Amino acid sequence: MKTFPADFTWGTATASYQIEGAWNEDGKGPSIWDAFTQTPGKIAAGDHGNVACDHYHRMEQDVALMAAMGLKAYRFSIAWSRIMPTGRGEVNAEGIAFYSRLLDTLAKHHITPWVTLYHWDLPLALQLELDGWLNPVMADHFAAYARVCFEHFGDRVKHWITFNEPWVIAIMGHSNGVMAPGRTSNTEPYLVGHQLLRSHGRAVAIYRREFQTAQGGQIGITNNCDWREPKTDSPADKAAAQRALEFFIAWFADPIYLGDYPAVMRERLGDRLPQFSDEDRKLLAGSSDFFGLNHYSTLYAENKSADDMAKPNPYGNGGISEDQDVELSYDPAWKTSSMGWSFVPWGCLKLLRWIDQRYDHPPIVITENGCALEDDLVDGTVHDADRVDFIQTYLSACHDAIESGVDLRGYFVWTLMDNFEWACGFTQRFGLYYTDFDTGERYPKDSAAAYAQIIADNGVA
Ligand code: PNW
Repeated sequence: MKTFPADFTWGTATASYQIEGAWNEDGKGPSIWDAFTQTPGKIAAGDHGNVACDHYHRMEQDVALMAAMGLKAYRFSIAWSRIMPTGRGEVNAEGIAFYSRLLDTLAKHHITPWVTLYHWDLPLALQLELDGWLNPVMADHFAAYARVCFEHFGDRVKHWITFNEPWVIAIMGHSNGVMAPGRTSNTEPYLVGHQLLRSHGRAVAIYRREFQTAQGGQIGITNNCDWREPKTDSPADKAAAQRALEFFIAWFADPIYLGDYPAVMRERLGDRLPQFSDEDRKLLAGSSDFFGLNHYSTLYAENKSADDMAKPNPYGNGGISEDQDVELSYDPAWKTSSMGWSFVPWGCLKLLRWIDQRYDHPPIVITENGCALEDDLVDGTVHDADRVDFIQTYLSACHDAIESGVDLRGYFVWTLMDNFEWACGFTQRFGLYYTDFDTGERYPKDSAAAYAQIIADNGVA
């Protein structure tokens, strides 16, 4: 048995737009995802999150499912436009009431909440009126929204995450346009990334100044990163893999831990990469109490100029390839998920060590890890042996990381139940529970029992 530290955090994660539904109920304003899903051609099969898992109406039962698994923690996100229908001004009491009830229900089951303030569902009004994250004034609006959340929920929330995956917001929202607001540009991603960091810094400053002492919580940010393994031992390929990691996660982590964007980004992007003001730099320095990491897969990286690549970024998840001159590829021997993401547990181990070294041994929390599979519901259950294997082997790699000195504090499976998987709609299933999207019923998969056993044992075989 590979046993984890006694206080290790075991959880699952979700996001508001992916599970809640009730898109226009109880005073909620529309978000950019409500608009994006209404745009023909953006989402597989024309799916949308109007109902999704109907979690808004089934919250108590969903918390009971978590309690049955023995979960210690639950990561969810707040829909900004439920709290403030147009993103600023008037606060919607019914939105406050919903999350308040959720927090009380979690407390009843001794499940610790980890709350993400922003998991991509920007109030639509802020996009239409201000151009969303392109506008520097957004830092003020995000900070004001964050303050409302700290005021109303901070008595019960001791773990805050400002942003989920700035990389996805920047690249998939503003470069390849796969996610809302669906823009395509090679300059906007770097402008948006900059405003997300500034906004994070402002919210953290408010928490630390006005709330942290009295409420005694922690605040941080979650970034996503896959591992990039050099395709060969050549110095050029090693440098390419390093460059790919820096364009992926160091883009957002270096300003917080090291004071500025990575030098390789400055060199290659020139004026396309904004400068931090002295004030922003000060706010960002040390602005994360833990290193939130979402990790899913691994690819080989090879040094190749964008002109020589057959297809830039064939897997769509490397950032803007012209800026990096890195070609990504699979090992055909790797098992892959139904989204084509590779199962490579040693990539997780190497990434944890890379973060540990570059950022001087920060406390790390894996705030998402999981896989999509073609799950079949048979007699009320799903035999998802590949997902059980995925979770066990990735946790085994996590344990190896801890043994080698990495300060890994927790692990959250993505996700509690099958839900609205963004551009893939309901065609991709990541859950420990199977969701029947016609009836709304949830059914346990084998992975739910396997994860419950891991939590009970506090370890993996
Ligand atoms: C994360 N990529 O998104 C999100 O935080 C979740 O909401 C989502 O459901 C989950 O992972 C599974 O997709 C990502 O292309 C989307 O590298 C895309 C990428 C990574 C993470």
